[in-house]
Amino acid sequence: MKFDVVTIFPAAVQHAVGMGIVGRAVERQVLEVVVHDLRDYTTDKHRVVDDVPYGGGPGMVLKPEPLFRAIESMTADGADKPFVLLTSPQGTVLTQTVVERLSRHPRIAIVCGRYEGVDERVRSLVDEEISIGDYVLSGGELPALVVIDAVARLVPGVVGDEQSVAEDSFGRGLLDFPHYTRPAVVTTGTAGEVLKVPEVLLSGNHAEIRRWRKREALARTLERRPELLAHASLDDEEKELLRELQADIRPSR
Ligand code: 4HQ
Repeated sequence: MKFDVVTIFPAAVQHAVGMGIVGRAVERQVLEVVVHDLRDYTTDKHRVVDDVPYGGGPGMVLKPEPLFRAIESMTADGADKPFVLLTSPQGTVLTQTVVERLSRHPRIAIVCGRYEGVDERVRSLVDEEISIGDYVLSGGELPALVVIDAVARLVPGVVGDEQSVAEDSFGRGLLDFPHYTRPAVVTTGTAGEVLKVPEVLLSGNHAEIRRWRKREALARTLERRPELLAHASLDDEEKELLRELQADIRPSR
């Protein structure tokens, strides 16, 4: 899969995509990320990418022509046209369902907005606007990196362990269960509290562990994000556990 990113901060984006799971996938050529410096698509001496808004008002707007040239450059060699995204608070809010849909495109271009936004006419070359949430950022670079990270994880071979992607709780519409590692007992420095790992995880009883994890994931989801349960894909055991939790029944087993 290939990503193109159009940005006025190419070094920052290039640095970020070199890290972690995405960085390793790029090295292994399972993923390709091409970062385009918007200023390379200007034609003036000062490489100006922004201008004052028509109608007045504060702030600056990204000029249309450099963005047009940047997007059009992606297919200048006859390559297949990417699915073009614009990061914007006006867009479709990114969820795992949207991530799954995006992951079916072989090539995605992400235009990072800056300043007050982009000239509205750029939207004629945009297939979809994507928001990563209802808050205001100063630019689309972080949203672009969020989209790349979440989508790349669904590309076969990007995450080493395919099972962890398949079993990922959010992928199934639930919050995650609690995780623990060694040591089995820790004491906090300040309060002197003794914190133990739940006994069941040390039991070696894998059927009981699986069931405990399911119950914990469901209990957390019910407590923190009950609206997720309407669309979650639950197996029969999970449906039964959820009924017990909703009725506040102490489990019989
Ligand atoms: N932006 N999700 C870029 C965002 C945003 C978001 C604000 C995008 C500024 C120029 N993008 N403009 N939230 O806050 O995607």
